[in-house]
Amino acid sequence: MASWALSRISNLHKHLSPDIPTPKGEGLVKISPEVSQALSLGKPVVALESTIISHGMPYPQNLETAKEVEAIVRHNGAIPATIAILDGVPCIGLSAEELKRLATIGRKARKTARRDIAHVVATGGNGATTVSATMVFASMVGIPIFVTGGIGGVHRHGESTMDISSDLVELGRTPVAVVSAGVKSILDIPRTLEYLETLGVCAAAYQTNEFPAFFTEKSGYKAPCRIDSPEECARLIEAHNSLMLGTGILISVPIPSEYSASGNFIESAIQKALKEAREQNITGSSETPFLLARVNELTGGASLSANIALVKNNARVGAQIAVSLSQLRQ
Ligand code: PSU
Ligand code: MN
Repeated sequence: MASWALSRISNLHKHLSPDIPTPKGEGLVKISPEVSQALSLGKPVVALESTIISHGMPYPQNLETAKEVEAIVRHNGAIPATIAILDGVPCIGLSAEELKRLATIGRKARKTARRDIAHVVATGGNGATTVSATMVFASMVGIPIFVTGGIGGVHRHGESTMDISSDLVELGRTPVAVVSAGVKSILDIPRTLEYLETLGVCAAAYQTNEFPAFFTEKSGYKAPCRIDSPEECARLIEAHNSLMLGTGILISVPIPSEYSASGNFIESAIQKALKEAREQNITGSSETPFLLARVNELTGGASLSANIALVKNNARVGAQIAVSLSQLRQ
């Protein structure tokens, strides 16, 4: 991105709100006026990722869900900040038109993890940010909480392929709290938990003792710690950040139980999709989108409904935590 564009963004902000202090990162990224103002005033803001929109769900459910998730965040008292790179400009907070554009571009947008950010910006591309890249930008502008569906993890056979999502490494280096429904069983859950421990990530389960497994409430593995309310969560984030531990926090919220019922049915589809991925030699960053789409086909859409339900639930919990955190900081 040209430097004139960067300074133009910065000047625009100052022009729009001359009395409000400039938030961190302004000038490097485009922060929507609403998000910029909320950050400057210490109001609760929730970051949202965009790979779930471009690669995680088909059109038009992706757009509908993205809009509903933003509405849930607002309804619970926080400002949503969906993050994506559009025409080479990292955007923090998308307008309705920008959200629609991203949803219709779909898989033609670049799935952008931390490693891809510079290339997408330098080439003026459109990048949908994964958990790792969204954490980078949330941290850059001072958003402490980020809501997603599921994070990446250690892939099955990861011990030989070394396919370990950069989401985990980001959680080990960037102090943002990520609210998710745990880790999908398309991944190796026990190794993912081991790796999070190695990286020093605080992994807390919400209102349960067990680490949730995305489509199911239980994974069979105990969570390292438990929190039971948004206030408790806010205190955890505040303690973690004021001690400058430097790592991220993973808050895992189980899928609402009415959707968890189809978990076993979805699990058998996962096994089939995994086998197909091996046979077709689908690896690397294409593996997660392939598995998500295939499991959706094999379950006749049941996995998509469950996915949408859990993302909305996470948005509700994440916004409540953001509100508690901003009250704690006043
Ligand atoms: N899990 C989902 N839906 C998603 C993803 C994960 O249920 O859309 C996306 C997220 O953006 C996550 C990324 O950060 O996939 C991880 O990809 P990989 O496994 O290639 O690191
Ligand atoms: Mn990978």
